[in-house]
Amino acid sequence: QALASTLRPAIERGEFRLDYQPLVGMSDGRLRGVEALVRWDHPRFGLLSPNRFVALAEEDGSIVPLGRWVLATACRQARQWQLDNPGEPPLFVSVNVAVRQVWDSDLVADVAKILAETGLPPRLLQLELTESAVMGSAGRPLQALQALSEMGVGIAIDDFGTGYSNLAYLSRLPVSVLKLDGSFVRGFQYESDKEGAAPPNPADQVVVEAMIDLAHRLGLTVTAECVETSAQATRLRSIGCDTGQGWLYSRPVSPDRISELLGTEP
Ligand code: G
Ligand code: G
Ligand code: MN
Ligand code: NA
Repeated sequence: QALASTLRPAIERGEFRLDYQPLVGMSDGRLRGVEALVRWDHPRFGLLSPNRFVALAEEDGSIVPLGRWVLATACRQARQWQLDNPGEPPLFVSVNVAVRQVWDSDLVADVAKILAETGLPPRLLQLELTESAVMGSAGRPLQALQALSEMGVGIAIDDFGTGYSNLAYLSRLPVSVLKLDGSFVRGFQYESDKEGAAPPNPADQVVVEAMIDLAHRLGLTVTAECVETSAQATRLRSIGCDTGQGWLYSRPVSPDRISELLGTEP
């Protein structure tokens, strides 16, 4: 495939960049962290979303060098924000990690090296893995998760919520955060944005409420993805959701925009 064959040289040519989407404390609406999201500034096709190339990069293995570049760039940026804003609680940065990075590369060594080189404190790095990357994870993935967790790096389960029983299993892994899949939050879509309007799927709310409660009892925090309306945010807050991400707060934006937001935080 044409795109795939040009992935590796494009990394060397510096055609990738990262945007960052705010992660906001639900209780106070304040910026806590950001998720790094990769884009390909392609010389012929223009700006490409990760949906266009991440799967290709996973197939041909170029996700390993690309993922390394993403990690290093995100950590360097997060450290810079920390240095530029000394009086403020530092932002953490959350980085998506593909299954192949866990299996086909020494993720633990890469992370340790990048943290040492950038000077980013490990607690300011969070890695997002999908459920499928950690389910049934004996051996290598489990060892990697344990080593990263011992280093102080946070582990989040991305797009969580397909199988309820998985939570019991996940609780035995060194996972610190659940990122509730956007499909659950969508069930919180009110007809109008006003308080008390009936949600289209009341069962979703019961399930989400129980998941948040169970997650908390298991010592995990919960981030809701795809929060688009203030009614969703109000409801999520009332059932104890810790962190929110979505268009209500901000779309993914450039690092300069995050720097501006940091400068204007009260
Ligand atoms: O930013 P956007 O919504 O277009 O992202 C689409 C998908 O690409 C999401 O599922 C996201 O997790 C994934 N993605 C974004 N950046 C990265 C990255 O750096 N590495 C990996 N593996 N996936 C990413
Ligand atoms: O799979 P992952 O959660 O990493 O994907 C993150 C993607 O979700 C980003 O590409 C981002 O653009 C998208 N996204 C973020 N916030 C919202 C939102 O509020 N609504 C919708 N529909 N998509 C969102
Ligand atoms: Mn993600
Ligand atoms: Na997600």
